[in-house]
Formats: sequence, structure tokens, C-alpha cells
Amino acid sequence: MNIKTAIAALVTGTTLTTAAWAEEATLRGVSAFAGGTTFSRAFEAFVERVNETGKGTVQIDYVGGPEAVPTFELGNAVSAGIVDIANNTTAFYTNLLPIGDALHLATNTIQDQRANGCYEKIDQLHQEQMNVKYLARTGDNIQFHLYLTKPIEAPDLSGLTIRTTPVYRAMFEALGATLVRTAPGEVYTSLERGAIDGYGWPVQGVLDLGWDEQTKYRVDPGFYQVDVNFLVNLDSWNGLSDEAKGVLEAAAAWTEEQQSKNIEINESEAAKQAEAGIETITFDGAAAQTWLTTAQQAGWAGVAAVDAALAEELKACLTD
Ligand code: 173
Repeated sequence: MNIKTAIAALVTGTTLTTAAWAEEATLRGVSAFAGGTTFSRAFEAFVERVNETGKGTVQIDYVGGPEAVPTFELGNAVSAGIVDIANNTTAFYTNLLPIGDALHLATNTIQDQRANGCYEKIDQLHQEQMNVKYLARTGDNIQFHLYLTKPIEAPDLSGLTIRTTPVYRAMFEALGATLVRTAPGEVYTSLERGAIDGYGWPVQGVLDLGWDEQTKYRVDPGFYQVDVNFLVNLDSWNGLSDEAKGVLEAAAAWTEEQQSKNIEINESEAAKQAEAGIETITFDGAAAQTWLTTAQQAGWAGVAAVDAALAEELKACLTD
């Protein structure tokens, strides 16, 4: 589906109504991840909370996931105001905010980032470069992994074709992999067809998507940290009453507090993967060192290539 079809699908008669002439504003919301799956869940709970606490002030009409707007189009859609609020990860909107790759290199929490001024900086970048308000970040404490259909013995991915997004690109490339970028919606079929030997994905969500059926190994240790963000079209945001903004900000803070639960969820997901027959390939010693050092060095080198000074500024407030 292209952007025009997305517009046609979304213009359902409900538009943003501002406080100037109506009491209740309605925001159209879309998730980059399939509805009801792991990385839509925090957004769905947020929508429910806003719709409870924002009665008469602000409501969110949750339109759906990639069937409403294709994954890699959602950044453009929220930037243009076709969507008012999006649940999206920086890896899916690198075209609009190239420096966004820094976000998944964070080692601290969103609470730390709000306290040390990083949140404001990142909000400003989102506002200036893509016309959206950076309302919330979810995914703290969730790391990414490489999943495979065949085993490896060392941190060397040469000869393997791996599904990627910008999250893993620099690291997997440095380790010699051949890369194919796909939206999450295409991973299952690519595995089934044997078009890929593995994929990057967080520790959570594999079973949810049914990918365990096609996955033999998870490589440990994990690296980086998930960022799944709530973005509000800036014109829609500016058109809201202070009260409506307050409802959204309070619900965002509530959502961010919930992220500490991810530590426990990670453990139960890893256990469920093992039960589903996914074996763990664990690098330790020098191999682990290579794996993690490559992740960090390649990741930050990619961000520095976008803007070296800004990369330094972000590294200072995103890492402990
Ligand atoms: O692998 C991906 O699609 C990806 O980049 C991502 C980012 C955040 C959460 C889940 C997946």
C-alpha cells in the first residue's frame, strides 16, 4: 500500500478536533507492529488509559497496525499528519531522522534520559527533523539478539544471509553477513522459503509471531536496547488544549514506568523459547568480547557518520 492508499484508508470522517471549537479531540493512532503483538502492547495499554482518563478531553481512535499503514511508511504518515499518533521505532523512520539510530544504543533508562536532558534533546530533533512530538519511549531493558536456522561457532557471519533493520545493520555487516532489510511482517515467509538464514529481533516477541517454528538458535549475549516510541504529529500536538496534552503526558509517564517489568518478561520469554526448542549459542570470553565490542563500535560509528558532534552529545546522555 502506498501513502495515497493509506490516506484513503484512514480518512474515515473522524478528524482532529481542536479545543477551539470542540471539547474533545480525537487522535488517529497507528502502530508499526501488528496489533496485539509484543511491541504494540504498551501502546495499546496507553490508548486504553488515555481513553479512560481523557473522557471529554482527548481520545485515541486506534486504527490498527501495518495493515492500516505499512511499517516503513508510518514515519512519513505521522510526519504529514495522516496519522496523529504513531507507535514506531527509530529503525523504521531512519529516512526522516538518521541520527535516531543512537536511541537503540542507549544503556540507561528513559527516566534517566528525562532527568539528564536527553529526552528534551531527542524531542527537539524529532520536532525539527520530522514534525512530531516525541511523547514517550518504551522498550527499556529489552535487548536484541541474532536468531538463526543454522549454527555458528564464532562471531563470524560470513556466508549467512540475515534479515536486518538499521538496528543491526552496522554490526552484522562488520561481522561479514549479507543483509536483507524487511519489515517484521515478512520474516516468517522469508524463513519458510529459506531466503534468509536468520534475523535480528529482540528477546521478546518471537513466540508471539510464531517465528519459533522456523528458528533453531538464539545467539547470546544480547546487545543494544529496544526503543519503541510514541510520536504525535506536531500540528496535531500544538492544536491540543493544555488539558489534553496533560492527559497524554501523564499516560506517557505511566507507560514509561511500566517498562521496568521488562526485566522479568525477558526471563520468561527466554524460558519459553527454550521450551519451544530454540537452542542458545552463547559466546563467552574473547568471542563475547568481539560480539559486544563490534556491536558498540559499529553502532556508534554509524551514528557518528550521520553527525559526529551530535553523536557525541547523544552518547554522553544515553550511556551511563
Ligand atoms: O527487528 C526489527 O524489526 C527492529 O528493528 C525492532 C525494533 C524495535 C522493536 C522490535 C523490532
